[in-house]
Amino acid sequence: MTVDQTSAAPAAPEPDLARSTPIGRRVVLTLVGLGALGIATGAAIQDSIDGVIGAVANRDPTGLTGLIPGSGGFRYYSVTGTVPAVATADYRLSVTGLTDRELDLTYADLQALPQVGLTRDFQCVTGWRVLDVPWKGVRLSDVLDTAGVQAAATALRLFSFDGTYTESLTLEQARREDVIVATEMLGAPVTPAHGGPVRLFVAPMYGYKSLKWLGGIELTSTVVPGYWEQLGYDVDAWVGGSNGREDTPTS
Ligand SMILES: Nc1nc2c(c(=O)[nH]1)N[C@H]1C(S)=C(S)[C@@H](COP(=O)(O)O)O[C@H]1N2
Ligand SMILES: [Mo]
Repeated sequence: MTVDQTSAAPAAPEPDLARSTPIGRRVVLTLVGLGALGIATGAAIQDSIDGVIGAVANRDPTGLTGLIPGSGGFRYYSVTGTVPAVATADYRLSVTGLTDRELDLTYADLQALPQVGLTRDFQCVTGWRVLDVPWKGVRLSDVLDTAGVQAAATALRLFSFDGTYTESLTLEQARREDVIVATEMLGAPVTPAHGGPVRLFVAPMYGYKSLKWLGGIELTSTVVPGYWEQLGYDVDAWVGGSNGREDTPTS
């Protein structure tokens, strides 16, 4: 595997901070070293530097790749082999199901809703935690009110435009002030690798609730467990209060 910035110049839909950040020689050597250890990277996501680092960070038992500029301590997770790239101009968020209206929101529609910011720790159920991450976006609750939630609705299904990942929330959880449809993360637009242009951030719950590449919300009458929940993780994923873990709560 070779990693250099020249070969990692993709057609990006929006400014990609990782690419404008010089990657130091030591980091490049670390990546090459990991490659030499036989760590596989999916070819399809090697067309962005985020993707290259992400594919390695995903499988880096040392945690060293967390020190790479631009990653902010985050790993990059995807259950699919590719990082979907959607330009903000082409972005759509559908809201369907038990609503008064079906919505097909654009990025500009989201920007027209009240903008909120919050800073919270981010905790993955596998153990890593990033302290004091700044987020911006709109409250999920405001998106729901724009559609109008019918009385029969008690839960949400959330769909990623990666085509595979799903999540769930109860309506009560979704209406919390610390649950947002995020357009900014770490002080910049959410990068493609982190789920841009729009991802969910569910502050009080483990990272798997913070669905990346948010494409659809469906209001339902019952909770339908999401991707990891069908594989055994808790549906109510409170940090420090689920999955048999004793982490300090994040919210
Ligand atoms: N679409 C999608 N969203 C996802 C995931 C994923 O694999 N696919 N992984 C989840 C998990 S387990 C975590 S910890 C966070 C990681 O966010 P990051 O990749 O920005 O670090 O994304 C969550 N959202
Ligand atoms: Mo996670």
